[in-house]
Amino acid sequence: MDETLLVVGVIFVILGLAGIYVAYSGVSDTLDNGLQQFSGLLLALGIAMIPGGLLRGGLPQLSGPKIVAILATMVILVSLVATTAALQIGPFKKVEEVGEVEETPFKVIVRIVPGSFNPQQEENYVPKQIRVIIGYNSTVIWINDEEVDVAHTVTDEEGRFDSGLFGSGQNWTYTFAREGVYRYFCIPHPWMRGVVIAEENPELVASLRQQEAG
Ligand SMILES: [Cu+2]
Repeated sequence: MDETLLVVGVIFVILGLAGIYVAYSGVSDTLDNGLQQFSGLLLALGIAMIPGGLLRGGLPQLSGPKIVAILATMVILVSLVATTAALQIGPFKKVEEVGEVEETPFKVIVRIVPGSFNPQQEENYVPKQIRVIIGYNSTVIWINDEEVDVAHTVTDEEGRFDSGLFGSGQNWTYTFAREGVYRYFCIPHPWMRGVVIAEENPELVASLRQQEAG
């Protein structure tokens, strides 16, 4: 038995599982894709290394304490998965389906001003904070106004939306359908921060509908 190979294999498997776990916890779509691939690779490497380590030089003869350690690790892993599944957290988190949302008659524009990629620059998402009324002007368009070729994202801190990277001259549109305070940031430049406060105002929306009808 080659213990080094075995230990490295086990570490890779644990790191790979942890990475996949985090990726599926829905931190952010942009991060997830890279993390999933990397973790999958680690996991595959680890799985490939373990039998090599175990079986080198004939069948392994495991001592009592090692068997106990392996069993304990398996019990911990299984109970971790079972607990998160029962509590519906982590990868088992229930995703709130918002579904298709119609764009609103009025739209709000947030500009990602030139130089936003620079951490020394104070202004990035302009305006930094906006208030929108659901169904009235809750369609928000983020425009990447960078003069050099820099991609940004608009990523909710709680994982409710994520634009993915969009480059200079491109824009991204999202319609808010639920009340709430949405704090967002840019994945490549996490000092870029903005807030959308989405509010209900049924009277305003009703009067708008009336104007449209009349
Ligand atoms: Cu950015």
